[in-house]
Amino acid sequence: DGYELWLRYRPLGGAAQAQLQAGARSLVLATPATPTVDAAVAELRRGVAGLAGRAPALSPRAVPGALVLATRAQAPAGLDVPWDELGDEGYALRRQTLQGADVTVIAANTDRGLLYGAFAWLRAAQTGADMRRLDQRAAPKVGLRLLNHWDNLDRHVERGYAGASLWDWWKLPDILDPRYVDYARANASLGINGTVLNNVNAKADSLTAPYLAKAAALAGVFRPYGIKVYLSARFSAPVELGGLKTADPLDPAVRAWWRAKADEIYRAIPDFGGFLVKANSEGQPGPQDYGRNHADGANMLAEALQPHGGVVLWRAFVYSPDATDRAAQAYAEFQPLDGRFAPNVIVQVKNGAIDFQPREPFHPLFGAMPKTPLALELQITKEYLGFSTHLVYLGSLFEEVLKADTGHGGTVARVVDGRLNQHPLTAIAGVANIGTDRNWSGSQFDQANWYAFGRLAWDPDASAAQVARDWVAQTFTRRAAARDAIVELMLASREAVVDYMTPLGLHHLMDTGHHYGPGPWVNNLERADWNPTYFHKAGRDGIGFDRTATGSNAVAQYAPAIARQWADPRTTPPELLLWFHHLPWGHAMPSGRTLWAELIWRYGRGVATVDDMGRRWAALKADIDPQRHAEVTTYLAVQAREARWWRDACIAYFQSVSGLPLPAGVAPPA
Ligand code: GCW
Repeated sequence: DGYELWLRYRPLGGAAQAQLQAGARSLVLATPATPTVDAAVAELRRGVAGLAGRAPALSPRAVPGALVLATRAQAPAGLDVPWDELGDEGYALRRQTLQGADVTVIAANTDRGLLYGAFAWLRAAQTGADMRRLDQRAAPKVGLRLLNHWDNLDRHVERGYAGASLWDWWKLPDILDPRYVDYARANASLGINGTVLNNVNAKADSLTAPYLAKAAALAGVFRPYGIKVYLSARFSAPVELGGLKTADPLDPAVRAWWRAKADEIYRAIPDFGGFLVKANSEGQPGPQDYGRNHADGANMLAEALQPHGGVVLWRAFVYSPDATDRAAQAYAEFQPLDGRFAPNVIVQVKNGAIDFQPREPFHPLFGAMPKTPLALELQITKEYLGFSTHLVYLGSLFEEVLKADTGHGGTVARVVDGRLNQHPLTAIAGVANIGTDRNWSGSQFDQANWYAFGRLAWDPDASAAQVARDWVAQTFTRRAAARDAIVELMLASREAVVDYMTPLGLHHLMDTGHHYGPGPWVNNLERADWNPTYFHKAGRDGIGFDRTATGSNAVAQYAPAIARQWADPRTTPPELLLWFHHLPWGHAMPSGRTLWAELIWRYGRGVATVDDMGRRWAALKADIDPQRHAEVTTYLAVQAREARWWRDACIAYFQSVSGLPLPAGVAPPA
């Protein structure tokens, strides 16, 4: 039913099963016993029992067919491991001869590395690697790989489509739902090493002693899995909790309050990760309320956390009601502050400059703040992409952003992993799509988005296609033909949603507030920059947001080479055309169609792709267990219906504005 996620461990069958059994007869521990080593051993026993049919016993020495878990200090002589390459969290997996016995070694510098190595070894077994010739090593490229839960203390999850919050605040700290352990296992299997428990629209309550005790209880469950707890901090907490008259970051009493609060937190949670902050954004309090800037606010919190080794993740998602172009504001507020942030501050930049759309160009801050560590914030929960009902594999979206060339000497991935500007502190964050639904993510395929986030956070250069193959093999089937069919369906899904919702660089056409379904006509919201009409600017004369010099000039926030390319409609890729340009309906597209015809053609292509996804899935009936097959079938039927809803509503609306007839030959099929 999906509860086990990608950690299903069903019998491998046939030769693979025999091979695995032969290579995992026993477990040898050449490492001090710690709760993390216990977790690794428990996972290996569980996994091998499932995959090979028999759990390995612990053995005191390297017998043939042993799995040897070794950390550097206690590594047996004869191990050939590139320790220095592995760092604090990396691992090596190696089939080799040790003291005359043919064994598999899982080696790491730390117990966390061993845990990651154990999961990687199990993944190799599940994805068809040749276990007799195993030779892999890996170390994460990004330091902090974080889930951001937008979970409220009343268990409502903002933009959550998978049930209620997992965190049962009423029963914590005394009652620990066993599901917390499974949550930690799933995250550790991907290398996720931190979790922000509460919503960025934060209540100050989460910083009170009772809630800190609850957070500490969760931290206790997660610790063996290498996962640190973080909290979203409400900037005005000194007023709300401390009774101070101000939360001005330059006020000594305010600074003292935060220092004392940090000390209190670290007494409860000695390895607390730090604070995530949404300030002066969508009505949240912040330093600008006192005439201070983002750096003043972030640095004050950084000072309080610094003695304990904590970090501040300060979000750059800001926009004000009077901005002429919302996409330009984060850059305008943050770029001038480059170099002004304390060393333990990371500025967390959303993908992208508007808001987690099906497609946006990469955020112009990437590459433009060389003196500041920048984290990339991705949204795993699909607020703007059909919630958990529509099948959209986000691996493709994440990969596209990470691989985007910033024009500042490297890709977004190189900014985020710190290599472009030599930052030791690096982070990537994903807004979680996890809740109390039995299948965790609201649908079977949304699990893949959690998985893809984790794998790409560990290695931003990983291929979304390869990650999808691994996920399918671990989650649905190892049979190559069926696996590849599912992967193809997944890889087509992201472009499909762009086509049937917001093709050609259109954005934010979703209906009011909830953001589900089309609403390009909506024009009456309290803030102009929440209206879809603000974003598409369609009229008799044409469609699109002019972000060139004749418009908002937001394009000038990009590096010169990129800005030049995107300032000219002829060199702007069609995928971003209406993001940067307002063009007449008759504008000639590279396809030979007019813009109007192209728009309609793309809406139709989106529908056709979803239909095709449905056909591909139907053909897999024999390969998937009936329950999950039927469930996905139902969801795909809803998606097929709603893709038509999107297409028809948008075309009808744009036609009412353009006044043009449907072009012959590209009219959408019934
Ligand atoms: O995506 C928008 C959402 C809000 C969210 C906000 C943010 C947490 O609609 O629900 O609030 O962005 O990222 O802060």
